Amino acid sequence: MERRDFLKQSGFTLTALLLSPWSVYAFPRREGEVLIPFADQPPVSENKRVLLDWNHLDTFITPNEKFFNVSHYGKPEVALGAWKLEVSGLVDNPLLLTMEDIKARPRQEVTFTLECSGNHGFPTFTGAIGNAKWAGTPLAPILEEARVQENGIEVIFFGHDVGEEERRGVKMRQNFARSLSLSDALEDTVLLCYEMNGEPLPHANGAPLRLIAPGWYGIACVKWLKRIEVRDTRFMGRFMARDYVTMREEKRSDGESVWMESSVGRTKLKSLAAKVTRLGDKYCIYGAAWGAPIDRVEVSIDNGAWRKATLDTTESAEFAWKIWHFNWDNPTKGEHTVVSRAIDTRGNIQPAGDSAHITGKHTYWESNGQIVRRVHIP
Ligand SMILES: Nc1nc2c(c(=O)[nH]1)N[C@H]1C(S)=C(S)[C@@H](COP(=O)(O)O)O[C@H]1N2
Ligand SMILES: [Mo]
Repeated sequence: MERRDFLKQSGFTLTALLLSPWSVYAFPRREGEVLIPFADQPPVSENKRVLLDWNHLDTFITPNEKFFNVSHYGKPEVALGAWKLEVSGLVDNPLLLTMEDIKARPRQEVTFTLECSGNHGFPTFTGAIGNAKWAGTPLAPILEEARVQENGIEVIFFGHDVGEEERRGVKMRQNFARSLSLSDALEDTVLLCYEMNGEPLPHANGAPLRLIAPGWYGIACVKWLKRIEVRDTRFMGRFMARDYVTMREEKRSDGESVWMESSVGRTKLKSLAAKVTRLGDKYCIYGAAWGAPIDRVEVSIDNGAWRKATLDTTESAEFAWKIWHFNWDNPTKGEHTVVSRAIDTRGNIQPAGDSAHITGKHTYWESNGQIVRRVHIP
């Protein structure tokens, strides 16, 4: 190799190291490292949709072309030239913002792991998650500029996508919509985003503009934004009050059962063993933990004692998943189970899959139980 080329190359490596330390040391793609796929990962090629393939998780940031997408009413074509965002309802100063107006406002970024609340476990639906660096402008100053009236309590986000709903014999053509309470909408982390991983927001992920509500499940992050409306009543649309409603039977000590129905909300503490690799005779389990501020992750093999994993991402990216690894010394040949549990900074432990909290839940949304994985060591 020419010396100049060599310098150029090492220069690149150094730049890559400085710019994205995670992708370099979180998953050292070490020479000769072999993937031992989990036996319960369905072949991802069979999925027509783009979903995260945990077996091949090897970067902290999920590239845009590998980022999952969910759309309940198809992907609407939005005429970019004519696009404007309406801010209306119970406000003294209704706004009509162009993309130029929005881009002229202060820019804010957040690295946020977006998970669909329907992401409920192997062997079915687990890949509806990704971690991206989102950029846009904070919502709160826009609401302040619109001057929300005293009786405004709810902020509804309408998308451009439209679907037909029927309820009690009434047919309704309605836009996709979700709401946040005014106080939740005013949190300074909530953004209107036009950029994803340094690129213009892809159409599938909500271009030209989407809501990013860090710390909330994906359903809150309304794509293809059309209108933001302030109201004086709770919003009960399909995606707030019918779908994306968790039904849980809570047994009290006095024997009474309390049925709790709640709208999918903030993310829940969760972790997953993503893949096993072998380098020579050394085995390693890699995984991720997210949904709450992570203190530590522990791993249990074949129902053995919980042992501490090493967190590879120590950066203070509050809303991003943490990547972890666990050195698995001398596994015997044959079948094994691997399970991880995350513990948050307040000491909460990710619940076991067979705990009452999880088994009392009769819907699949917000499933954050421990996920037992199966692997065959050849
Ligand atoms: N307008 C609109 N926004 C939407 C949806 C939708 O169907 N329409 N789906 C929601 C759901 S259920 C999820 S999980 C996230 C997915 O975001 P992504 O497609 O960028 O991954 O978008 C949310 N925002
Ligand atoms: Mo979702």
